Amino acid sequence: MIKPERFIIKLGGSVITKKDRRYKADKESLCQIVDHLKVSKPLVIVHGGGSFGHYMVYNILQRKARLEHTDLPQISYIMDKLNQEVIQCLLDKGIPAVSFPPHSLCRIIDSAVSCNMETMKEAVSRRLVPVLYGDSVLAGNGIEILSGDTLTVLAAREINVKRLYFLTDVDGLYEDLETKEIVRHLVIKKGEPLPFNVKGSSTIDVTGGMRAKINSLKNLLSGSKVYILNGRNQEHLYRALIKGENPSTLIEVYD
Ligand code: IP8
Repeated sequence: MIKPERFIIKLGGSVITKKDRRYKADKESLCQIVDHLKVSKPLVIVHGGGSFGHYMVYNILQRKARLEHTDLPQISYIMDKLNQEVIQCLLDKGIPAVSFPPHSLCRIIDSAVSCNMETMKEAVSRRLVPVLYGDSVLAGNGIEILSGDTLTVLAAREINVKRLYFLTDVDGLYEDLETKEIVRHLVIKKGEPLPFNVKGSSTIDVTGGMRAKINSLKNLLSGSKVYILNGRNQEHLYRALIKGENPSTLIEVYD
């Protein structure tokens, strides 16, 4: 195994839930990933909404034009359910995971996300493993959806981490959706546009999918390395998390 390096991992909702079954976790996929995390030891884990949060928000938005603060209890409840499944699997495998519900840590003021991560940092320093997740948070008079991707980037800055893994259900970042050609290495410079037209998501995704993910990476510390890989591919998980290789897409971020 490579020398353990400090890293954060985002478990995409499409990898840990059953896409076409509302409010159903994919425990098999989740626990296979956790087997690798037991060895590679992330500092912080973040997970997405998948068929829990995204379906819930989509359903609410079928009935009305926008989310209201009265929707927060229902959205945070369903995300808490998924979070419990994640935490349970981590605890079962001996990882000292502890939930940090983002609706109680973060809010959005004039489009700027503000989170109090002091307790989370303290937990990391005591070798506990905080688990955050995409959630609804108070924003102005209403609420907004704060994606797990944004939280991953914020947490990486807070704990000074420059190595990040994003697990999705595709083999990395597609250069061309038709040929399914994968971008192996990409350098992003802050303040410059992305070098090609990254496509959004084709499934229900209320937080913008791949394009939003790549754009949010511009907020990382300069010199950060971001690995995007298929969390359902055991060989890729092994190569990335245990051997320290790049099986799919590596994005480097510089000022
Ligand atoms: O899957 C979205 O988090 P994401 C969370 O990380 C909700 O974008 C509540 C839809």
